[in-house]
Amino acid sequence: MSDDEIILADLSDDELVQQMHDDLYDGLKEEIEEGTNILLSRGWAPYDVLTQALVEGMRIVGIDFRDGILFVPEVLLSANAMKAGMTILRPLLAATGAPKQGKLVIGTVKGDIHDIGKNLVGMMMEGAGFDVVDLGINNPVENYLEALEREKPDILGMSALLTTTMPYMKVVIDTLKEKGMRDEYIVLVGGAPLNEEFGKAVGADAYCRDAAIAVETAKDFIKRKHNQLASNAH
Ligand code: B1M
Repeated sequence: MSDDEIILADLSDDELVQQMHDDLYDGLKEEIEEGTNILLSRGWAPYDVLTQALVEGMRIVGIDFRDGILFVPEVLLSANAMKAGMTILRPLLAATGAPKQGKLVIGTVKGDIHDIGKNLVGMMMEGAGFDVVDLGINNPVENYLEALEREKPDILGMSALLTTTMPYMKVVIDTLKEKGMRDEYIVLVGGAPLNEEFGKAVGADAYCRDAAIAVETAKDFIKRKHNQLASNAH
């Protein structure tokens, strides 16, 4: 049977997820939208669709990109297909009715245009009750500073996907230190090439391996902040 003849709705859940990995690989936006909707209509939790069908599919794309089998134009199509699926999931993830937690300003650092991971973190944080201000991609330190002044968030989040751009997180944190602003914010960092050691080295409060961990870490720091404020008041 050729790909053209595959009817997504006729596939079992496992087959459909597998097919979505293939469709993401091939950058088929409409098929990804359809697959996402089918899984949701079968009662799948939005988070499971996100992680098992989309994020896992993008992980496979990443391997072949690394190995020189896929190139930028193809990966861009995959990214667009992934974003189309995320657009469907976003309101569902955000509509959990979670109590308000605080505010997050998040952006990808200067020189870096990867935004899928950052967007995913933003979506999950919204779902967990955070107000999220997304600064987009390629942010110089000035953008972060302006947003911090304007939005007065509890948390600053930074994303970097390249080994060449991740050191820029230190530039931002050092600037906050120079201006005496560092202690006003919880600074969380993430992105595939980072690790815990790097997070500590640049002076972040924590490195977050994925979006779920970012949510847990953010909630944890907010709780600590409130406890500290309460104990200072006594
Ligand atoms: Co690029 N790219 N890319 N790319 N790209 C990587 C990152 C790479 C690892 C691929 C590879 O070689 N295996 C490699 C980096 C190598 C390195 O530096 N060590 C790479 C390269 C080299 C490049 C270019 C230089 C290629 C070129 O032009 N020759 C170029 C650079 C452009 C630039 O930024 N200046 C480039 C371009 C692109 C595309 C434009 C084609 C596209 C981006 C489209 C877009 O984002 N809109 C793209 C993509 C899609 C990838 C891969 C395949 C997938 C990234 C992704 O979206 N992952 C990636 C391979 C990989 O990562 N293995 C790759 C899915 C996403 C859900 O995961 O982003 O890791 P991730 O986010 C996770 C966590 O990391 C964490 O939570 C997220 C959700 O769980 N997290 C945070 C992320 N940010 C966080 C922030 C937080 C907390 C947690 O704040 C609190």
